[in-house]
Amino acid sequence: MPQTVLITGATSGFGKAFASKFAANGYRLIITGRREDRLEAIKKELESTYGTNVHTLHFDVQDRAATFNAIESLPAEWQQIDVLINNAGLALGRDFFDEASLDDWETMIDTNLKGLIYVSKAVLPFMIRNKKGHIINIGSTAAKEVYEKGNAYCATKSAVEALSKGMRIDLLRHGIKVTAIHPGAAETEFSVVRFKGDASQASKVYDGFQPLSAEDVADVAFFTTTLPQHVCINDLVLTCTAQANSLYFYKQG
Ligand code: NDP
Ligand code: 8X3
Repeated sequence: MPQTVLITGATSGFGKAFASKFAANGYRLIITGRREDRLEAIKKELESTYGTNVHTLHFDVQDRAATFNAIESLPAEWQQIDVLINNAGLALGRDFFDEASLDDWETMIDTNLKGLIYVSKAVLPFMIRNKKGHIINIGSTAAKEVYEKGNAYCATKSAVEALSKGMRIDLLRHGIKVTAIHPGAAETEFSVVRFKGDASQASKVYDGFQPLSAEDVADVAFFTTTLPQHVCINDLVLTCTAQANSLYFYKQG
């Protein structure tokens, strides 16, 4: 039986690249997100390209009941989940603490932190039953250093880092691996979402250097799943060569 990966936020960016990478390597996929049309298009494309089976679940990870209903309703043949990638997430706005929108902050907290908790809690019974599993949480360099106007987004990613440590400790007894991956700047839909559709402000983020691509991040994430059962990468920071950390970039022009 091929292995199965469940990927949240698979309609775009890293999640979509994770889906292609795991499909290319023989995995069955459960892909999730809110945009059902995109999920169905990706399913069709990956099934025809790689001959793999893809199951789609569309729900908002902020909605606790919808998240549990979707995952608990998986057909029995989809309940053996080997790898869970908690990737769904976003930044909204880049504003001084005193000027930022509380609504933006609540959406980030509800998605990046509470959504990750809901999905993990819903998937864990399947992994515990199988006595193994691998959870990959997508953090950020924003978890490692806080930058100006990063406030609540950085806080949610620091929380993902802390939660990953806690999950790792508490899930040892079930043989479940927990890996936190912290990418630096990568050109996806991330900045367009952050700047609420302003594509020109979004593209300025990547002026003067070559950022990571979603495929770069997918290659590294996939690698962490190729190690023997007794080996776990716990915490991994990945940036483009022009970025040292959240704060330092070498930009040309
Ligand atoms: P994208 O905007 O391209 O993708 C985000 C994905 O998350 C989409 O598939 C979106 O799906 C999903 N998503 C967002 N909100 C929800 C929600 N409430 N419920 C369900 N799914 C949701 O961004 P990236 O691929 O860049 O981001 C993926 C992760 O990587 C995020 O956690 C982000 O914080 C993190 N990250 C990004 C970096 C970057 O520079 N790009 C660097 C470091 C970390 P849909 O809209 O269909 O629901
Ligand atoms: C996304 C990267 O630098 O915008 O987590 O925080 S950054």
